[in-house]
Amino acid sequence: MTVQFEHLAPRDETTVLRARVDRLRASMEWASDAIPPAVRAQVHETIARCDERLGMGVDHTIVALAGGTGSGKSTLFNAIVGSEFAVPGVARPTTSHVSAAVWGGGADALLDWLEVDRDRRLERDLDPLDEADEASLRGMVLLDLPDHDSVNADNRAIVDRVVPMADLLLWVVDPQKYADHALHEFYLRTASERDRPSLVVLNHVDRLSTEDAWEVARDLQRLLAVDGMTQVPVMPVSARTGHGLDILRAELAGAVTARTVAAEAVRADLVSAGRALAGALSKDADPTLPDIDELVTALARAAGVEARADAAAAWARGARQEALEPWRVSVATVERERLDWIDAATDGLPGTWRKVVAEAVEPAPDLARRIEEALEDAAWPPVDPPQGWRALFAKSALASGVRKRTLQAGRDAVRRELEPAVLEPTETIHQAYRALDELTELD
Ligand SMILES: Nc1nc2c(ncn2[C@@H]2O[C@H](COP(=O)(O)OP(=O)(O)O)[C@@H](O)[C@H]2O)c(=O)[nH]1
Ligand SMILES: [Mg+2]
Repeated sequence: MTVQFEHLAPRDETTVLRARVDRLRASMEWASDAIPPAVRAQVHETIARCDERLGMGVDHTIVALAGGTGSGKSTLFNAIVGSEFAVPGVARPTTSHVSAAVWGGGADALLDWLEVDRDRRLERDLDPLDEADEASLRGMVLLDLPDHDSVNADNRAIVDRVVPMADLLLWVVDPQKYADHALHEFYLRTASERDRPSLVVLNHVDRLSTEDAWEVARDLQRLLAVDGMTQVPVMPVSARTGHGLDILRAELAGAVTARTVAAEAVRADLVSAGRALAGALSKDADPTLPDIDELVTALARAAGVEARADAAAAWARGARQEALEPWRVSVATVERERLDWIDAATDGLPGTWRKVVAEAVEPAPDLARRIEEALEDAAWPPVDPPQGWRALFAKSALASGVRKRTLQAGRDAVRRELEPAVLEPTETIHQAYRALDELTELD
């Protein structure tokens, strides 16, 4: 029997999840008014919690060695680590401190959080020349825990804190103590608190005959089944001789490819934030941007750009040039167009989203002023009425060219104002909506 893991291709959950949390944060900055206050608070808590976890990275696979005094945890730790690890002034594993070995490094924040002393951290630099089975452990953090049967309350506290974070628990047991009551009680308590794989390592088998080793392994398996743990494999090994360690390493490599507890916790947090957010969103709604060209044309017309183009054309045909009035656009007209835009942009979304878009899009008086100023400063095409014999032939072509260029110059000027004041804020809120909606579909 082997432990079943969900296998995942490239391990970079930290980056993927961080991007998702960043999108959530940005969305809440823009759209939090569209979210009921209780949900908003929950989402902000989620963001803070995810930030904290992601700060430690979620790509490290934590494998913890747990068990009673003398079961061989420290010896097994050393046997798995081997001799390739840098040991800068590392103190020997003791019962009262956690020791850690990291394959590939980069786990400092995590080890700080786990309160592993700096002088109890071993690092294995991996390079392409490493044997495949060693490279397959990249990302593993192996922890030698204090004895679970320790009378020392501090030790118990460390075990209790680390165990829920562990991606794989290796219970190390001594053949002479495997039926120990305290051990089974600890199994049960821990197993009920976590639904992550565990493995029982039956150590010291070099002290038993092969038959006895299998006999004990079977009996231990039976006892575990009585405790309700039918899915927990028992592996006979000898930390001293290395017997069975190749199989154990293969299990560890399997654990390394699975999604970690930390990544799972962040995902689960995001999923429940998504569930909470669902009420503030409309099922299957997909907000679409209204046509900005229509708005530009309508507001340019309202400001008199078409009238100006007609006048310029008449002038090009030889009409007398009228004095130019300052640009004016009616605030009421701008407001009507603006509200039509907001309605179209929030079609199908809950009412709160209409308010959020309405607040993000510039108010009509400001828009009107912007448009007037932009038209005042626009680069209007020169009108140069033809003279003499050329005028006979060119007048009408020239007039229509001037009309077109004038219209274009006016609409371009209006568009340059509407893009930052109307289009971009609307787009941003649509993105926020979609990022939140994406969370509701996460599972
Ligand atoms: N014969 C034998 N002795 C072992 C084995 N593993 C550990 N020991 C010995 O058992 C004693 C306790 O081991 P240790 O690793 O300190 O146990 P811990 O308290 O669980 O960390 C030490 O004397 C080890 O040398 C093993 O597989 N076979
Ligand atoms: Mg020890």
